[in-house]
Amino acid sequence: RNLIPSTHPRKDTLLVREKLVEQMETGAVVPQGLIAHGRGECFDYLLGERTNAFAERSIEAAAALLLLSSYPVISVNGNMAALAPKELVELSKEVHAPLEVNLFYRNEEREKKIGEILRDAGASEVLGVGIDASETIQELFSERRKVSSRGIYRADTVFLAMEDGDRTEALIKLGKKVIAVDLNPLSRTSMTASITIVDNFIRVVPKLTTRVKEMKNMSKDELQRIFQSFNNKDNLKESLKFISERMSQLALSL
Ligand code: PTJ
Repeated sequence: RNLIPSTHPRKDTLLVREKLVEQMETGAVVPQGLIAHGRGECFDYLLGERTNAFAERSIEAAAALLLLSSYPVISVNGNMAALAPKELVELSKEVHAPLEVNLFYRNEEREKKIGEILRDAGASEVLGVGIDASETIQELFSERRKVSSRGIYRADTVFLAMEDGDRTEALIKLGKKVIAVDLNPLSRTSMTASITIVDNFIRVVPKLTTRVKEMKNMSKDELQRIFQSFNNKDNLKESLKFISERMSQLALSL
């Protein structure tokens, strides 16, 4: 961390990497999480490292869905906890959605560690740790199948980010709605979620909380209108078109 000069043009990106490396050393993040992050960085580069108009629209639809849901739950993995713990706690409080630890590379030490990070960030309760994750999602064969009966198991909407594809498919099959944050518009998670936010998780969470605050007083009809008029496939198409047009323009300007 001390080796990063304050004048480095990509200082912020390097500091984010440091956060993940630090949390990998504590055991909260798995080494595979660093690989996943690298893939994300690459897509972020192609997207211009900003929240584009299509992502603003999916954030609005996600805020509407969270406000319409009767029991939304925020599913947290190692990367999410390392990158934006305070912001996740704030979102959780704003939409009354419990935080639940759900890991692909699950072990008790990591569950506890991530629970601790979230509690240090202000969470009063964290689900999915230890015997709390005693329910099973039969459709899934990874460790992500272990869920809390007070959380993901009974949720009508699940907010998740930076995931391998299987789980979103399983949750959708169970009739749940899924809001996914994924910089890769081509991932299976992106393709199967009810709402995919193609943007960096670090930028998305505070923006989503702000949008929820702004939309809190809207009528149910208005929120329904916003959610129903959102089409995930069309939004993903827009993100791909955006990348391809941006690349063509950059090629011309070289
Ligand atoms: O903590 P665990 O055990 O649950 O494991 C978490 C990882 C991330 C290792 C696991 O879920 C995994 O292997 O994920 P994948 O299959 O590599 O998918 C991660 C997706 O997140 C990829 O499509 C990346 O492009 C995307 N991604 C990475 N960083 C970000 C991101 N999307 C949004 N914001 C990011 N910062």
